[in-house]
Amino acid sequence: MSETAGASLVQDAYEEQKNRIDNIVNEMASAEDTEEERVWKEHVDKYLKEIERYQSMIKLLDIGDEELSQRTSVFLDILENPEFEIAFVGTIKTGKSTLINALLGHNFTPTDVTPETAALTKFRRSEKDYIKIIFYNEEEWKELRASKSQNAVEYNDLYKRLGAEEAAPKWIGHEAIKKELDGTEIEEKVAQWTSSKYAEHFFVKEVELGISTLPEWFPPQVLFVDTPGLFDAVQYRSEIAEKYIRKADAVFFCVDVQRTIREEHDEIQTVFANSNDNKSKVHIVATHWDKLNKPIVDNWKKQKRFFVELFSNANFFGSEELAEKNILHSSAYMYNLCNHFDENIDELEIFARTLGLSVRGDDDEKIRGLKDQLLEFTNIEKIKKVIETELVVKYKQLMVDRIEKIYQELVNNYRQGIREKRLENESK
Ligand SMILES: Nc1nc2c(ncn2[C@@H]2O[C@H](COP(=O)(O)OP(=O)(O)O)[C@@H](O)[C@H]2O)c(=O)[nH]1
Ligand SMILES: [Mg+2]
Repeated sequence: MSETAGASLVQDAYEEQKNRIDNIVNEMASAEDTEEERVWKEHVDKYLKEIERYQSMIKLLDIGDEELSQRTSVFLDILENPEFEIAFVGTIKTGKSTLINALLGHNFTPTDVTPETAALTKFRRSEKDYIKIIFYNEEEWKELRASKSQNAVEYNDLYKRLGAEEAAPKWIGHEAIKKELDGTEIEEKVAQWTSSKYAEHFFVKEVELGISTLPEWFPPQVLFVDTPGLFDAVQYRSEIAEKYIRKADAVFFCVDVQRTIREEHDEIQTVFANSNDNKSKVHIVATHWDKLNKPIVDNWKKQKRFFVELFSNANFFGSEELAEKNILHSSAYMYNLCNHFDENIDELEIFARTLGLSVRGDDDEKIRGLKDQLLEFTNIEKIKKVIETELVVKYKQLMVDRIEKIYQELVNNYRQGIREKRLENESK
């Protein structure tokens, strides 16, 4: 491409970006204002004005920098569609999906049928229930297949058994499907696209669920993201999870308390290595709390003490205080049982006994009397509270902080581009 053609393409992009900036400004003018909203708008306003200023300089200097144009475009994407992503990460089967279901108050993802979540699943509150399915494109698929480890035996077997080879041409590169749903169909539809019972699940890159019944405290801009397992036999899928650790605004790293910390060490290092800029965004959730031997007595306290000591140093949380605050336990499975107490009374009785609660005889009333205590033990309400009071309430401020960083980078890029052009002109 000749320099002038390149420059004119970029000029077109500037025109388009100018329109987008105007749209964002208009949109902001019409929305209602809380204090948070006001702070947010002030910042966005500042960014947009500066970007316009730099863009006009660039236009004047006739700098056809495609990369800069793309970066600007990404930044405008964020401003147009600000999202606060809370990612749930961990090795497969650590209970990520069970925890998400507990926090959202309903089983949206079928934890019993899916042995693992290979696709990224996003949950958000929306006016209408919907599901959106995004497929791998040709290039992504090639990369995924090439990254498959040699011992991906399970993957290979399943791929063959489900006849995925024949289904591949239909789904790779398929355009995204978005369907409105009746709320009761969500679980079934998610299963249809993500369950390892069906060949399609191999080709699904991402599923987004819009759910109208999510609690009020869940703003539509806040997303829960269920990620594929770290250390998947298909490296590409692990990388998606890793990328999410960097990208997410908050990370809940799930560790099964039954696994030794040595087994999880690499995963936890990966999480912190990818969160260097902001360690406080990481939470470690010890799942399967109920499986600890006598968890109530003091075993969890001991275990937590051990975790806190291990993760206080500079490679991890960096302080004992933060480690103490951000290491939580959960028994999401038990919480979900409690939500349908009567149906699960027998299983809950077993739980109560293993936990050492006094249950004499087989009187259902006695177990019912233990409901509040059992719920308290699951710690789910506590985790919800952390999400609500530490993240959701100030998500706009947190987003402003983060966007400010991205913005500063962009401005540095502009400045550099302008400086280079000046030098070039001077040397002519
Ligand atoms: N006992 C117990 N089982 C759990 C807990 N959390 C998850 N599970 C079970 O662990 C299995 C894997 O959970 P899942 O959420 O699918 O894991 P994921 O692969 O990380 O999404 C399922 O059979 C769950 O029922 C828990 O806190 N306690
Ligand atoms: Mg899962």
